[in-house]
Amino acid sequence: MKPMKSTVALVLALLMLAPSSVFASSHREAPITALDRTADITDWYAFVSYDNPNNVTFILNVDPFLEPANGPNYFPFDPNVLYEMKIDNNQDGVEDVTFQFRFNTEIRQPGLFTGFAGGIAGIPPITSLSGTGSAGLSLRQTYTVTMVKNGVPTCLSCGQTLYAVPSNVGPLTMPNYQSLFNQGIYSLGNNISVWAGTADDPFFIDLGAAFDSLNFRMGVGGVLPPAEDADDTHNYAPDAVAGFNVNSIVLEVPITMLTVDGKLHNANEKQAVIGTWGTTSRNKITVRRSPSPSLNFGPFQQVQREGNPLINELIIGTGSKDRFSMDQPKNDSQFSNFVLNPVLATLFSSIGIPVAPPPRTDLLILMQYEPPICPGCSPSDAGPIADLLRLNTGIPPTAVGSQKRLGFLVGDSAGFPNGRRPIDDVVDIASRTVAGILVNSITYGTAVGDGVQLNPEGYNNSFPYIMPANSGRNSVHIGPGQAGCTGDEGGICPVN
Ligand SMILES: [Ca+2]
Ligand SMILES: [Ca+2]
Ligand SMILES: [Ca+2]
Repeated sequence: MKPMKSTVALVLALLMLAPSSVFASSHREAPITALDRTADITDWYAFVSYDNPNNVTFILNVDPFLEPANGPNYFPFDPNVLYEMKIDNNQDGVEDVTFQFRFNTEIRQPGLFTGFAGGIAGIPPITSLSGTGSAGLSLRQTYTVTMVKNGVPTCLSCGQTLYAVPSNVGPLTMPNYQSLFNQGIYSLGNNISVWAGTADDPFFIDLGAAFDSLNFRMGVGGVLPPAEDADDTHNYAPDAVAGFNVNSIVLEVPITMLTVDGKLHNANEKQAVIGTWGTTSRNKITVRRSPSPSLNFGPFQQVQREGNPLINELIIGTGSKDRFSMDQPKNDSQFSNFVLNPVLATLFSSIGIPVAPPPRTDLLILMQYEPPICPGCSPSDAGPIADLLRLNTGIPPTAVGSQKRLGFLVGDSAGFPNGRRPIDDVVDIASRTVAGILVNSITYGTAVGDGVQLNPEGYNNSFPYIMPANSGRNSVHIGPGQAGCTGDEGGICPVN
């Protein structure tokens, strides 16, 4: 039974109704944050640390498509935005542990025309975030980290100064950028680590093909041939995000700080499973003044949130995206019709991909606590319909080298939708999930994919698990038809 059984005309009309919503992980997916980029969450990751199975790492990425050459101010975090990471540990969809991040900007050389200079006019190259070697770092940001647990705030960063890592301006100004990147790693004690700054965007997608009404380069409707689908080490289409940066906040904490009883649990115990999401918020009131800077005060209003990488972009209708962004996960039952009868499945059906019929209760695995992510959850533990990225902290991490881009779908149970790692190909996983692979992996298991299988800038296998920012002077973007278009050695450039 397909209430929205489609004609081509209807599909085209739906596409026009939802022009920015079909595929991007979360880069400019909702109308309000398409206009408010510093509060725009691009991606949210949560995974058991590959090299430390007693810890969980969270990555909150904001501010999409940062062109590395875009001086003179580059990409400071927004001091007026409250960035938060939230964790539910008792299946009610309400946060129990919150980590808050606030940024401050200083202009140390107000007479300088740019935020960053070095190796010129008596200013030494920038080799340090503070002290000797930092003189050229005119625009510098510090930040604070606060944990709120059961309503009680604890300052985690007090007693030390945390510097955000600036964008990678270029080799004359920053001759050893990797060193600046590493200097941004801070220990906050108690086995907690934090990093914030501009980094390579780990997300990967053939965005141009996706937005050209699913005009993928790899076969009809983006169906991957078996040999390509099995290849996690080469790209077969250009990554539209290649060479772009993003602003990242990365936090690693012991699992025992997150669980309801402060203990480690086996995968089959419901206490092992946490629900996670990231948010951005602004003060409700802004007074614009001159010459003084604008004044922000009053309670905070949530601007955006992200749990699963696909819900707001693949599932929620454009007319509801802003409301979704500003509401709380526990209220998500108001959006359940989008989940139970996703428009994207109708689009797939129109191009010949078999899709499971609605109502799609199989997709509730992303919205409630249930097996296989929570094998210890009985139906009474499901909690409200809530878009949380659920992570079973009792499932050990898959070793680097054995991780699969298709994650949970191919037996790598430490991958999306059990949490999310940078390596997880959420475009392919989410597309196949929407088609119905969880209903029947044969009937609805078409190998839908965009041909981009990996981040061409690579992966970092230890904290902060992201790669340094691309160079403003020397990085390139890659496109279809260009030599080396897929960005990785041995990648196959599509001819059209
Ligand atoms: Ca809770
Ligand atoms: Ca990248
Ligand atoms: Ca892909």
